[in-house]
Amino acid sequence: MDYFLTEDQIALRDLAKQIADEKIRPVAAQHDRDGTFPWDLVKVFADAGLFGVIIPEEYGGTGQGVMELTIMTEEMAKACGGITLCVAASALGTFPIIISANEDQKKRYLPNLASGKHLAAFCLTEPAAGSDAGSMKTRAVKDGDDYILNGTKVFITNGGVANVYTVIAVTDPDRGSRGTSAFIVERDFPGFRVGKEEDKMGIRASSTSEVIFEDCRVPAANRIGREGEGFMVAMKTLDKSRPGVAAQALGIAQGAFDLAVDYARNRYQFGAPIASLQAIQFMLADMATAIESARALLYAAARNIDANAKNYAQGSAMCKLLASDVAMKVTVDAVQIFGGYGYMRDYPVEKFMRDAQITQIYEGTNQIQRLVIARSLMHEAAAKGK
Ligand code: COS
Repeated sequence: MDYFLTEDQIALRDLAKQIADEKIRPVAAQHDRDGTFPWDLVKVFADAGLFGVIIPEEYGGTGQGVMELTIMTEEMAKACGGITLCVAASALGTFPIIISANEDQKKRYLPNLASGKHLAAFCLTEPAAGSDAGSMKTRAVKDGDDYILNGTKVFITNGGVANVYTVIAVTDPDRGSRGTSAFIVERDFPGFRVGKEEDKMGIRASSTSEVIFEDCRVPAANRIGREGEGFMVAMKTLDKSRPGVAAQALGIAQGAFDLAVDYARNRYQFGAPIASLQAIQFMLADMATAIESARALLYAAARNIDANAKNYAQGSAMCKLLASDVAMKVTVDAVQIFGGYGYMRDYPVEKFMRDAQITQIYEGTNQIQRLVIARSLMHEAAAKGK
């Protein structure tokens, strides 16, 4: 389908495709096997200006938006969802600064994030506060012109490799989620350290780690927004970043689908390519239809965000929900079309299946997306007085 992209968007898509074909695909299996972070590719992405896509021009970015983040993430995830993630995760860590930081904070942090000199990470999840993000325990206590942070955040994407961490912590334990605040923490602040690096089923080229705050001194000048606004900053961030997960999921689905089509046309059984069998044709037709539905919803959601349309959070949750469920189904079916070969690591298709599942989990499980969508529907109904 034609989504009538602008000339700039087509140019960005072509650039991302070229990087995917020439730089990502050749090393994807190796990074997956070794679980190594793709530092060489960070340089390639930085040189191509990909880290600056969501950052306004006055802070060194290209001043584009979520739609452009979506287009390039989808294209690169066709080659490897794990390698691609360093860009999308840095965008996630950067959104709190774009959304709620003051001018001084934007000037101090955004230029290095736009150029890719620094990577960002978003720190919300804790060992006992996953879906129930509001029950976090990491404490920030005011001490003169500083805050002292204590606590542990887990499953932090880019956790082991970032320089700038946007962190949500409790400033007033009596006020629940209204007692939380957001902070910018630099990697070399005393009392900050990276903890355990996780060994994952998929997206193995991505760094996922604990980050630990032990009497970590953070200047009050690094608090984003007012005290008490931390949870709201986090929710607004996720509203903008979830299409990035959907784009990753869509790229994974399309990447696996393309391999399945190719295989079905070249695999002969019963004297003909298996693509000539209706059993396989129906599977491919369903996979293609699901992928196109996910893409249509994702692009619409991304465009709604960039246009600041009313209640874009609902579409953001919907596109993440749909695209990640599609990615899981399509990648399982792609392995099935490959049959026994698909299950073997010698073939690239099983990796897509392993990479797909995290998209149903992070930035809010799909059960949480349903909750966000349902609450939004009820608010709309209440507003109409029904
Ligand atoms: N934008 C702005 N404000 C929002 C908001 C949004 N999208 N969503 C919620 N808020 C505000 C609410 O308006 C409420 O404010 P008041 O206290 O002033 O009324 C406050 O935040 C608390 O909201 P709510 O009562 O809905 O919070 P819950 O504890 O019920 O949690 C969910 C809401 C489940 C949606 C939230 O905890 C969540 O998103 N969990 C998943 C977290 C996640 O995605 N984790 C992944 C890790 S980050 S990669």
